[in-house]
Amino acid sequence: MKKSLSELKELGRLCRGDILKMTTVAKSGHPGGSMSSIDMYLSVFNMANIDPENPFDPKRDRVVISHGHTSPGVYSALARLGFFNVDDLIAGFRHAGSIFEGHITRGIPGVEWTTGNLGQGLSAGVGMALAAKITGDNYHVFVLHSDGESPKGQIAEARRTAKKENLNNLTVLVDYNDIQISGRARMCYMLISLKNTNLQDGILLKLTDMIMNNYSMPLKKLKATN
Ligand SMILES: Cc1ncc(C[n+]2csc(CCOP(=O)(O)OP(=O)(O)O)c2C)c(N)n1
Ligand SMILES: [Mg+2]
Repeated sequence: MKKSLSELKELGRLCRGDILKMTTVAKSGHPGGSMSSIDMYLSVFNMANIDPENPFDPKRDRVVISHGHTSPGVYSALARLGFFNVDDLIAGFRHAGSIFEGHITRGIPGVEWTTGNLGQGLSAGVGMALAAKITGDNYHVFVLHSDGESPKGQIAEARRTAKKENLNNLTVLVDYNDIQISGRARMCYMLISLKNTNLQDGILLKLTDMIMNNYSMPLKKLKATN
């Protein structure tokens, strides 16, 4: 059952609490990036064609989170949308014997790709989108990645492949929160200019405050754009 806008806002509040709780109990983890990306996670998991009751359906949309250190955010969004129990998550996060490892791990319902090593998620998503073209499946692929990983060459290679293969079944969202591990993302020694690097590859980036500004643009519309 898809959530309404007001329900998503309330879930965002609950998830922020979950993120604080699980990183406090574990005494480790990345609460900042998780809180930054949580609205994006809730929005995309909610709109994507994935059934929490049947999360491995071959026809499901694929959601690849590339900045896997935001696992508290990814896990709490999935838990609050019904993929698994939130108390198991809060108690188990980063504990031995739990499936909820510090970086998101494939095999957990809703998690498509094991990431945490920044810069790899777009390549995985491009592969999935290309596979769908080849097999004739019509699932959609969403890749969500961060600004800190954006200067990586692997992302540029994946972006150019997506353009070359005309992957109109792929949507990419970047959490441009202007922060990375050692300071401002824009001050990073490999200067990030998301707009320019995309333009150079022939991709017109839609800079929008959609997610951060209370989900003001319908995500269905976003899904239709490339
Ligand atoms: C390849 C690689 N290098 C370094 C790291 C260590 N690392 C973990 S989180 C992080 C911050 C990166 O910034 P960003 O991805 O924008 O995340 P945010 O701080 O916004 O959550 C880094 C560098 C990593 N996970 N992978
Ligand atoms: Mg960042």
